[in-house]
Amino acid sequence: MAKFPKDFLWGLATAANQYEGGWNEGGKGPNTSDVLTNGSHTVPRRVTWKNPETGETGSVTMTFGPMMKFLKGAVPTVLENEYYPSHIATDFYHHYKEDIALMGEMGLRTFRLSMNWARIFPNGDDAEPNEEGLKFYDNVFDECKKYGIEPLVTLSHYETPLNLTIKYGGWKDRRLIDFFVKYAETVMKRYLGKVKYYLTFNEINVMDMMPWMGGGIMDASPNVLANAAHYQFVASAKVVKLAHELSPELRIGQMLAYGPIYAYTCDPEDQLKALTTMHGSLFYSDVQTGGYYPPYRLKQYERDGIVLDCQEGEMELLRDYSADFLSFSCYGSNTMTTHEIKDGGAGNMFAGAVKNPYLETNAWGWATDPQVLRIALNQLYDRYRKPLWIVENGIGWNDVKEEDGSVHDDYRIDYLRKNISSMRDAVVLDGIPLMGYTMWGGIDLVSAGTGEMRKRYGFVYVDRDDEGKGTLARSRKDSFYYYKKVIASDGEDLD
Ligand code: BGP
Repeated sequence: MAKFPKDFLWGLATAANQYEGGWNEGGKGPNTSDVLTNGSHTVPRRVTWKNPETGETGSVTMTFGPMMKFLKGAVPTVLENEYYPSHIATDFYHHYKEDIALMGEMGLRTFRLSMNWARIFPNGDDAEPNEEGLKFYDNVFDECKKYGIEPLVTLSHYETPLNLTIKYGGWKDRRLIDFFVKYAETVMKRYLGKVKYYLTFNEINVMDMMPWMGGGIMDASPNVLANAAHYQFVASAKVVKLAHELSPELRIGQMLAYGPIYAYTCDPEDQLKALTTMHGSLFYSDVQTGGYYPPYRLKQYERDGIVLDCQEGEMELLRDYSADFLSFSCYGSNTMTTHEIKDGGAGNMFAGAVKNPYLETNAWGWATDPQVLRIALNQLYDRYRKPLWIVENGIGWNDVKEEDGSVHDDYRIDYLRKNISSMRDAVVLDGIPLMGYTMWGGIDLVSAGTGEMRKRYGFVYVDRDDEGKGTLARSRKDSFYYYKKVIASDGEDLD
């Protein structure tokens, strides 16, 4: 039976705002995720605010529409009577040694984590970085080294220093390019020899749907979003340029949220809808990985009267310093139709997605698709011919911990088996150059979409609930032993 290459980077993936905690420790400043409450499958997360003039307080849901109505004079603020899951999250800040030891025990070769920008530059526009924050990640990387684990670092995963949002309006302001590049330069220099792989912005295309999470933007409009994306593209290209100047070892990847879109019927209208929906995501990789603005998007900007703040030399910069590799998250496929379908709703991203009758879904409507990774990998490689890396894949489940601490998550093992098998077909049968696979949330953490703890993804259970109660103790789920066995056999033994 076929195997993955020996140097294949098996790992797990996390994000500071969902995992790290220590939100006001070690000199860290507040960021945009620190003012986000929790929610649920049906209740959206909210951004809390205070009007410093009137003392009035309130909150607004974080999704695109309501955010546009953000009240004048309202400043996003942490309020006393609210619960914020990012503040402690699952406390990697104090458990990093224990967690990395568990990763070592599983035999992981890589660990995707994000650096908390506001831990390094507490206000985002500070003249000097925060030494204590830098030291924290030094300790983390030293610990990884003990177990031969290669870090994969996301520079910005759904958080922006809050001050940059309050003072500049987040990524709607071009000045964020320089702040971000300075931050990237600081860490790339500091961790030279310790970190080789960086991703610039997590799921860069999600800013379109979640401007608060992706860009720290309160008052989004189509024009603002087009330019915010442009600024992030330019910032990413500058980071690639800098990395190549700093060391031939450094590799900078793009990170895209990607799920193939299936047409629900063979009606050409459905096919067209699937194609145009795919363009909504692929636009971001066409620019950042492909190195060019695709005509379908430029034409759309023309029709919509969007004016791109593109300065001289920037198109050339994007062309010459596109990403070294394309990483992406892929949880499943989405199915679209122009027809009226009674049983709608699947996934958390695409409006208009309907349930695929061939696939099973979890409690949050996310489907398990046994062919999705092979399809996604082929689609992306056909388009860009660059190395790929699956940096998120997994299934959220309200796991039950038994009295002896065990968790029997056979549904997760089943998901892993199907997904790894599909990924293996892409590598072994289709010859796709895949660098690695980091399963999402290998140690339980807070959900980005809902802020819940109950939507768990880990191989390791963390004792914490949706009210912030629990000991934070770690225990191994059945999937922990399964993944360990898969890695030990280089992906051959999936039984
Ligand atoms: C991706 C994000 C992650 C993560 C994951 C699962 O979109 O990059 O941060 O959370 O989705 O989503 P959720 O947490 O909403 O279940």
